[in-house]
Formats: sequence, C-alpha cells, structure tokens
Amino acid sequence: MAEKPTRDDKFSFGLWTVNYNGSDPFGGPTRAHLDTVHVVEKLAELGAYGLTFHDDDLFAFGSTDAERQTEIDRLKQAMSDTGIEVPMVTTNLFSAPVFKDGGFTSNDRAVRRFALRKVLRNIDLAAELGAKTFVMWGGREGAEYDSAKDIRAALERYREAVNLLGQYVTDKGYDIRFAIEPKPNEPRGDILLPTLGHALAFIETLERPELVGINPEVGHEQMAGLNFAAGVAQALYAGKLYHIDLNGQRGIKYDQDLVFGHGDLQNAFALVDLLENGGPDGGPTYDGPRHFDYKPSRTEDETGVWDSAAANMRTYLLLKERAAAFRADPEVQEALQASKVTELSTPTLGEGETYDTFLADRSAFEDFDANAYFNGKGFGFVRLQQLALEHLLGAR
Ligand code: ASC
Ligand code: MN
Ligand code: MN
Ligand code: MN
Repeated sequence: MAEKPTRDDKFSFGLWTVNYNGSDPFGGPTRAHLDTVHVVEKLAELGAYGLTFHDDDLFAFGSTDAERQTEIDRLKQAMSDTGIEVPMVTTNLFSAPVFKDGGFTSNDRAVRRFALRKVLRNIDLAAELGAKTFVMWGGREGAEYDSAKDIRAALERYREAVNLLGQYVTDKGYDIRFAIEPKPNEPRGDILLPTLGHALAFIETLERPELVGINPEVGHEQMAGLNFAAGVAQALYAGKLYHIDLNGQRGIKYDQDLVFGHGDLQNAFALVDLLENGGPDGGPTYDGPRHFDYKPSRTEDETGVWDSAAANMRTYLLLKERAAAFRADPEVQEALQASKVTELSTPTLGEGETYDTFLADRSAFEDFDANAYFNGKGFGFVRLQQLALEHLLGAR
C-alpha cells in the first residue's frame, strides 16, 4: 500500500481549493473561511510541499498596500516555519465586477490596462516568493453572444498581453514561465482558448513561445468531452506541459472540481502512468508540481476538507503504485507486444529510405494483400485494457 505523501512527491494545493466555502450559484457559504497560516500548517502536516494562490485569495481585492503586505509577511513566515514552498502563483481576473467582460480581452480598454497592471504587480510577488510558474486562467475571457465579441480582436489583445508579460519577465531577469489554463465554458458561455489544443496553437503565435506552456485541468478537458490523458500526452510531446491541475469530473456538465480520481478513474490511472512512467514507450515524463485544483464539496465540514485534501494525494500515490505494477507485469509486457503498441514507435520508413526506394518497394503496396493481411486476427486491445483495469482494482 502506498506510503504517506512526502515533500518529494511534490503535491501542491491552491489556497482557494481547501478554502472553498461552499458558495455556488444557488446557495451561500456552508463553511467558515480558513486562515492562510492554518492552511499552510495543515497542508505541511498532510505531506504537501507547495501552496499556490491567486492574489485575491491571499489579500482581498482592493486591499490597501499595508493590508496586502501584512498577508504576504504572514505567508512568508508560515513558509519558513513549515518548509512549504510557493511553486506557482496566478492572478484573479474573474471575480471582481470590473472583470465582468474579462481582463486581457474585455471590450473596455481601461479594464484591459487595469488587468495587465494587476498581473504585472502579481508577477513581482511571484518572483519574490520564488514561484517558477505563473498560471493564467482566463475564466471571464469569453462571451455569451456571438455578436458581443470579436474573437480575432480578442485573441490579438490576449497575444498583446502575454507578449508584454514575456518582455517583462525577460527584462527583470525573473526565472518564471507562464502556463495558460484552458476551459471550454463556465463562468462565460464560451471561453477563449477552450481546450489545450486551442492554447497550444495560440502559444506558437507569441513573440516568446518558449516562455509559455499550458496548465491543463482534468475536469476542464472532460467538460469538453475530451480524453485528458491523451491531451496531456500531446502537451508532453510538444514540450508544453509546464504545470497541471488535477481533480475529478463526471462527464460533460458544470465544473465539478471533485477529488482526483473521483471522476473518470480509468483515465486518472492512464494519466498517472503517463506522468510517472512516460507511457508505453517510456517517453518524456513530468517533473513539475502535482497540483490539486479541486473543491471540497459544500456538504463537508472542516474535517471533510482535510480528509478530501489527503484523499487527492493518497489516490495519486495509489494510482502510481498500481501503474508501476502494471508496467512490471510480464503478462502486460507480452500483451503490449501482441497488441503492437510498442511497434508504433518504429518509424514507418526504413533508415535512409527515400520516397524513391519506398515507391520501389513492391512489398509495401503492389504485393501487399490488404484484404488478406490480418486474416481475421484482432489486436487484442480489450485484453490489454482488462489487464490495466485489474491492476487498477488491485486484483493482480
Ligand atoms: C484558477 C484555476 C481555476 C480557476 C478556479 C477558480 O486559477 O486554475 O481552475 O482559477 O479554480 O475558482
Ligand atoms: Mn475546474
Ligand atoms: Mn484550474
Ligand atoms: Mn479550478
């Protein structure tokens, strides 16, 4: 059975996650606010290594400079008392009424200028606290009505903003990279850069694409009906997995932010296998924070909050253990061979083969009997998936 989490597991939590007070569009808070220092102490006790936050989680929007500094100092003290780090910081451009039509892409230019200044100030704080990643979730960057937003202009303003931020961290010499977090909808009817694929394409248009990657969230891709583990594999393939938000989601509905594994468990297994083992071909893995962006359900009290925080980490470690057993099982190795999963890593063309030699290879086409080739034989993918499921269930 998986051990208790340690700092080496690199588990981190958003301050807004354990501090979710239960408010939803239909009802108010069911829990009291938790003080930041208490949160840091509890997370350290549970075995996490990191805390992340939006500026407004740490000090309320509109705080005076003195109030802001008091909260920063209290956090710093808690960090040095517990060893908790701040690996990532993000800016809230979605809660305050002024951002009702977005921040970087509000139709209102003064709002866009204010949003950018808010972010620049928060980047200074991120650098001061040693954060290496700056996440941008553009929750209000979107629209409900097609006629209300010029999407091409909005993308151009988004690009303008991120280019400025890239220039800023470069000039300041900050060791910070940006990670864009996609989400298809909620709170806006449609959000810009709705999936990780949209974000990856956008990043290539930037002045400093190397400074910008993505922060995909399990539930956000699943809200779009997409396969999260497959999307993360593409992000790793592109060298763009700069951060990750782990949680659980059950199908295409509102953003549930459940505990990691409390949604599509088989896909969570595939994800942990990918992050830890690099998948079947042992490709690139991920060594950044395992960051949980979840919401303890509003039915829970404070004990339930810490139980749910611990559950995220324990589930991750259990899946890691099960994924290692899956990879080590000789029958799985044999099934991967039989299913030709490993054969996909062999280049389609031979070494040094040109289209001339390829066209001259009669065995590839003229003499290839496509109708008889498989002779009714299948790939055996179902057997392979059942082996994965049995490892996931602890039955092997
Ligand atoms: C973020 C992030 C989200 C949202 C959400 C706010 O920074 O990653 O998914 O903000 O948690 O409630
Ligand atoms: Mn979410
Ligand atoms: Mn998130
Ligand atoms: Mn979230």
